Amino acid sequence: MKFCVLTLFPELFDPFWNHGIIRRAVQGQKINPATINIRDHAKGRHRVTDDRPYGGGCGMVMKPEPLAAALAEAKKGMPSATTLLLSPQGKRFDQPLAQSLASEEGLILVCGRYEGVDERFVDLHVDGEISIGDFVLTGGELGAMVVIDAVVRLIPGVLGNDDSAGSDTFCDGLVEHAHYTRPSTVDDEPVPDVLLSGNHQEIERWRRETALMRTFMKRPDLLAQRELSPQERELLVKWRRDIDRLIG
Ligand code: 9D3
Repeated sequence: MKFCVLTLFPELFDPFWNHGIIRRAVQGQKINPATINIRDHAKGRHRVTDDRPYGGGCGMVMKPEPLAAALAEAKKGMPSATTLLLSPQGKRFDQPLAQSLASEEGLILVCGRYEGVDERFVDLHVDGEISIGDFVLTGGELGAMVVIDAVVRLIPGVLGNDDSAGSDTFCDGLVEHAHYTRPSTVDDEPVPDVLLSGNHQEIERWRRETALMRTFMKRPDLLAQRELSPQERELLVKWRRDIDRLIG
């Protein structure tokens, strides 16, 4: 899958492309990364990429022509790519959106800076707008990295078999069970006995039950959104009875 990022700060992406699973995906040719410096497509001796907003007000707006020229350059190498703008007004990025982007042939990610991007560029050239959450960033670059990171790991062959994208948090709507590794005791805290028992059926049952309990404790919002299986309903009813008995 091809990724092309349009940004005023292409250097920010050098370490991103060059570490960990992303780097491995590049080396294994699962992904083909590019960055385009929007400033390289700005005209004039000063290569200006921003200007004052019509109508007044504070802050600057990204000029449409350098963005359009940078985008045209990106599309030369990937004519069928989807163009996404990272912006606070975008659709909230989530795992289902990551899944659907993972089947695209190519993505062009446009990173805004300043107060925003001239709306005509958005209207004429952008297929979709994505936000990574309800907080204020200084630009779209971290958003683009978040989107790319979440999408790349869903591309077949990028993760190893024992680190499969299928058993993810959120993939079945629950947070994960707790994880433990050696040593078996840390500051007098032992690993749960069942994990040392070798009884894989019991271990699987413990993981399912504690995942449900942890979701209830840490992310009740996830449970509210999700259908309960008959076994999960039964467990919650049992816990309710236990709590009722406890408080009399
Ligand atoms: C004061 C009005 N601001 C809108 C909330 C202006 C503004 C703030 C921050 C305009 C652009 C930005 C830069 N942010 C992004 O480019 C951005 C972003 C974000 O701020 N939050 C969550 N996701 C994203 S994706 C891109």
